[in-house]
Amino acid sequence: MLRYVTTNAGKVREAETYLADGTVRQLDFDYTEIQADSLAPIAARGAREAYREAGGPVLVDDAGLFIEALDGFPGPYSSYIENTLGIDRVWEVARDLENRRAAFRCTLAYCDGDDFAATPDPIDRGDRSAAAAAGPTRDTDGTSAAGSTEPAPATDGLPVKLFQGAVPGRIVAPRGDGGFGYDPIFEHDGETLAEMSTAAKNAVSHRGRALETFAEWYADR
Ligand code: ITT
Repeated sequence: MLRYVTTNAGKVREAETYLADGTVRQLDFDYTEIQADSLAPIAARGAREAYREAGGPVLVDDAGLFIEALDGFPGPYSSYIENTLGIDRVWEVARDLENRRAAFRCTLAYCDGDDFAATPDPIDRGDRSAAAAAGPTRDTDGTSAAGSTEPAPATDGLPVKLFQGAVPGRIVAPRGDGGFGYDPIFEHDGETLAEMSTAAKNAVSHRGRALETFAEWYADR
């Protein structure tokens, strides 16, 4: 049984299309989202923490909206910005930009406690750069191990396999009732993601691309 780790039911709805019935279940677990300027170290660290929680195979899904003229903001801070400012305020900020191009990105991080054979997709091994991005190591009870002589948790350094997807688009005034999150203000090919059915969004979306690659790889595992 694979656990799809997210507090967001909208993500699970989209993922179910790619993962055969009965092979995946949502794990509503709020893993620690570290501060980093890209999604991969956040997802990789989350996958190790979720694996420790679940004790079996987990897939963590970290996504974000990257607005070109704002140097990628809100990017990894998308969740915080949606919860504090809200998407209408994001639209108000973007409305005045000459260039409203943006991308949605998704990183899936898979961990089942095993190593992986070499493949084109990146594998995060919790090496020094990933560790630096991740900040101080945390013990299983959540306390910081920085400066302590305690051994690191057994899951630190576990290989995590990453799958990434992106969709280009632009920020527009909110339209549509479907999807979730920033979907109403993100337009791709003339339609916002909130104006698309789940199947149509999956066919073009960041999550759809990442899930497709993952599902293909996972079927052989
Ligand atoms: P989990 O971390 O529990 O999975 P979350 O909704 O916080 O749930 P993310 O951190 O990955 O997930 O999402 C960052 C933000 O981007 C958050 O505000 C989401 O609503 C939004 N988001 C993620 N995927 C999206 C999508 O496909 N379309 C629109 N908004 C999306």
